[in-house]
Amino acid sequence: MSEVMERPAAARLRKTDYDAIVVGGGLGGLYALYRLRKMGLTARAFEAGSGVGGTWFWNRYPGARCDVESMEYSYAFDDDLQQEWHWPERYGTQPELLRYINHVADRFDLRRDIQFDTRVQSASFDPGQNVWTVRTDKGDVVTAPFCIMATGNLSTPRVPDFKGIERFKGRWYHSGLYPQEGVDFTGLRVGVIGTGSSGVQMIPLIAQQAKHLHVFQRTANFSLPARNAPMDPAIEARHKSQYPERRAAAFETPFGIAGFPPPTKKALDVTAEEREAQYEAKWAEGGSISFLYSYTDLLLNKEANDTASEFVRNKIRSIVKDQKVAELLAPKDHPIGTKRLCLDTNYYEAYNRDNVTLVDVRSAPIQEITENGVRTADGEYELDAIVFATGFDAMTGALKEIDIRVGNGPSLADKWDNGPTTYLGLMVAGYPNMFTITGPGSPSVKTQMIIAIEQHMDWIGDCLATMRDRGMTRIEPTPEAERDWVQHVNDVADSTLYPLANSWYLGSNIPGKPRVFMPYVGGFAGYKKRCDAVAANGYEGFAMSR
Ligand code: N01
Repeated sequence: MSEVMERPAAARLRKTDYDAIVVGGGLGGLYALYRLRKMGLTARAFEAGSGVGGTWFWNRYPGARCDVESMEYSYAFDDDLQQEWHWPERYGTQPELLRYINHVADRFDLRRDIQFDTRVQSASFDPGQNVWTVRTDKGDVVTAPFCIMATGNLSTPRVPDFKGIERFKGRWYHSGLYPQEGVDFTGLRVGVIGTGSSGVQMIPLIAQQAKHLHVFQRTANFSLPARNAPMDPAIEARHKSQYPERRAAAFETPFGIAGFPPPTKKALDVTAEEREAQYEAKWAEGGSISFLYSYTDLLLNKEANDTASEFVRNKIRSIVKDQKVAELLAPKDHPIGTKRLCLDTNYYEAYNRDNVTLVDVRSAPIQEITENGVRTADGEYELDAIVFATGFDAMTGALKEIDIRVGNGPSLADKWDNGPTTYLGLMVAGYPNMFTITGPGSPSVKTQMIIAIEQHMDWIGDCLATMRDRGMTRIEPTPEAERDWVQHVNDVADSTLYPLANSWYLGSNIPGKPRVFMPYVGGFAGYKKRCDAVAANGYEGFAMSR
């Protein structure tokens, strides 16, 4: 890959405003800007928020924290950066992550290429000129030969359309659109709706502040203790001394995270006592990947998975004193790990507090929001504040909100009516010169996201350099390559237990969203090899032209 690259002929000849337009100023958008600039390309990024950070800009709810360890969940592209940055805790908090992302933006002077408080509304491609025109809600109209969608996987918050929400006299919030100044719940009767990763993190902290907390749970989720702790200086020093090797090793792992010895045994090939001891050790160590790494087949064989699921259910029963509440909290409708496995600090313990009540809205669903609170089929719960931890229109929501078209053709949202289709999660057939960073069909949310972002943007950068070298101005996947990749993504998912859960991986949290498995769960290592092989074979499956 050439580090410095002249502006491509396409841009010079047509005098587009930029060589590339980047949508999003989160971790993906920032690295895209850095990489493009390194290549000598000009770019403009548009970001809806007033600052950088994406997920970590918006999700400011109490307890928001990454569930991948800080030393791993960070950029690898600059060794001085990773050596100099000090992470104070094992898992980064939202404020700490945002401080880091701002530091990166300043350190590499990326802010000057980002327009904040600006939402991209449309992107249209002129197939005659091979130019994208992007329009924003602030009236900008900008052109470039390439468009890079760094729109994030969990960036379209979703509040269920409960009847009566506009009548509620208290304040309500969504975890993914949380007020920058925070919220003081002292003395308030609070309701949290939703018990996914966001709910599980915020519930113990809101419980400490609120006068009373009602948790409205529709589906119980598995959660493991994070065992967060201040950063151990010895661990930090060792990790830093091995950083380049560890980053390289991460590329050879299924989740893009190094440091966990891969399992060698199947769960049912060992005795019940050995399994119990193994799960106990993992429970004590904390962390989700480590736990799922107990045996080779936990995500492949239901019987094997049952042993791990039951271990965690028993832990819940041992922590939560009221056994009726414990049974409600113990998930029984999906195998452990097939929905995002939550990490918590004192989540189950919170239900032992006198001021916390679990409301089962599976048996008595929420009917409406009233002036005074939430009404379920069982009665009304009076509340001063409601926090919706109800999730996101994941993986496709942000892209479908932009009117993306080629000529007079159908919008991307229309094309994806029956579920997203991509080749390698990088490009969409029929939408030339538009790249998606960690798009549907790539490992994305099933990896350490930052390594996935860097791998994608490096691949895109190399692709642009190759196009320049060959004098090419247009690239898109062939329909056959896209069809085969989508089939492969589904075949791999179907060979695992993942489809047994109603998860946002399948779009099942959004009423009416097609049930299609979106992330690629074949493992990051194999996926990266496939991307590299595609490039080495002359961008196999892509059509390039002038
Ligand atoms: O959202 P979710 P999230 N009535 O979709 C419930 C990442 N993340 O924001 O399962 C009642 O997981 C819904 O119930 P059900 C991570 O990848 C990471 O928590 O649909 N309840 C569910 O309980 C994560 O997976 C971190 O039955 C309703 C909850 O709301 C992803 O973001 C932290 C409802 C939504 O759970 C999303 O997590 C936070 C209704 N009408 C997030 N509609 C870390 O790194 C929805 N629910 C640690």
